Amino acid sequence: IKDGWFREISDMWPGQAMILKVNQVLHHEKSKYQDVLVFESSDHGTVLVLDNVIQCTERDEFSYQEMITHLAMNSHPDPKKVLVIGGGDGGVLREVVKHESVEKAILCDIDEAVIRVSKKYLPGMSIGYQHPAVETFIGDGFKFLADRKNEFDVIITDSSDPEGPAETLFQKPYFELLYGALKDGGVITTQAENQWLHLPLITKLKKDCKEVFPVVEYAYTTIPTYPSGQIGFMVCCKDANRDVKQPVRSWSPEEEEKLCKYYNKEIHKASFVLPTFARKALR
Ligand code: AAT
Repeated sequence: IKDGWFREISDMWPGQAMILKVNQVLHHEKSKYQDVLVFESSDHGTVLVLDNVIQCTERDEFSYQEMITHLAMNSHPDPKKVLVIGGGDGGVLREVVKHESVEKAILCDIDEAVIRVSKKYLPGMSIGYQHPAVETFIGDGFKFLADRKNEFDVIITDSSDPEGPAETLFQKPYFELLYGALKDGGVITTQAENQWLHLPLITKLKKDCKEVFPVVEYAYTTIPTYPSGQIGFMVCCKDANRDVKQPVRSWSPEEEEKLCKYYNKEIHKASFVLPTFARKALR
């Protein structure tokens, strides 16, 4: 923070940076894994920052949390047991429990500090923890998955960028663990970065996933406060005959408007339609 503005400078997006105006710093600590900053911004509500990278702002978080969740959940006919890796703010949990089929939702985040500060400063997201179906683990997602077999219908990896504690969550052995932890017909989504900035990384990610899952598709959402205003997801399914681009379940338009601010049935399908440069690279 300099002269009252937070600047998101990183070599993951060279030569550009998002700047947000700071009203006041609410919390700042070095946790066991990362630098944790929470500030109140002038126009984007409360902002959570890890290792100088924006994780969410109250103004636009719903775009990311709804899309990473419902793309997976609505690609499964009856998701009962759901796992969230990362997602310590609770926003993805909030979305998962909107599905009445859910009997158990487990979250595993590496950093208790993220969960603790989110419960204090981000009530709109951490409300997800209040649902009776939710169970929380503190630990590394990779290790958590190692002894889980045939257990989950949906696994959502809401992880930070690959520089830092989430590095292993972007590599092929992780996707093998995800595959093994899913039941037949299971679906995963993972945070899969930005097509303007990280096309080589996404290409590699898709190739790795393709060696593990029969169905692998890249989708994306718009979100002003993530680098270059978009972020993508890898959506994979264990069932070779499922087309994840078509939701297998959907809410009525009235329910959609009540439950979601960004996600709807049409945007589910549209989010897989890529511009030519990305489509070509990811073919
Ligand atoms: N919904 C907010 C968006 C995030 S949060 C990423 C979470 O991943 C953090 O809470 C972090 O503690 C957790 N995390 C990182 N590494 C691991 C790991 N190995 N195991 C479990 N949890 C982990 C993502 C924002 C994306 C930013 C895009 N630039």
